[in-house]
Amino acid sequence: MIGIIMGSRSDWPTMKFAADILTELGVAHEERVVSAHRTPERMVEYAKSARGRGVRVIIAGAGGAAHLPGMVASLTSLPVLGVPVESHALRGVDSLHSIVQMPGGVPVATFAIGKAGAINAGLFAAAILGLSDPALAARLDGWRAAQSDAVPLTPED
Ligand code: RP5
Repeated sequence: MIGIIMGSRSDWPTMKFAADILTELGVAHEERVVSAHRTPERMVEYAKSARGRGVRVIIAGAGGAAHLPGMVASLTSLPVLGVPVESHALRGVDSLHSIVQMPGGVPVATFAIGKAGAINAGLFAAAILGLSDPALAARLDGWRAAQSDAVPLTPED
């Protein structure tokens, strides 16, 4: 199972893209609002219990002072994929910098700001699970082939 967590319900329109791609690929996932700042104890509980509950990869999205992915990565050795959510004031550059500049020893795989980052985090999580699940790897290959087929050769209608 993939755990999709986010710092606020306001992050859901972005993080839904990760959930949707996992649904499309037939990968089980759960979604939770887990804030590093507003619900720190929920964050600790989520991170510490995740592996034992069957979570294999955590996708963590947050905006602004986006400490959630890094804090979760400090509490579990599961792979943590960080999605910088686009903030109003600084358009997500603050989120990106908050997530990407982890100190050596506590890794977070950081993705693009916003929708593209959420989609790619979902695809990357599926690729990780695909390492030990050939059927999922085949579905992922099929998804990528369909994406290629959908790109028109010419720009006109
Ligand atoms: C962060 O603060 C959340 O991840 C969200 O992106 C941002 C704003 O949260 P709200 O004020 O919209 O709840 O913790």
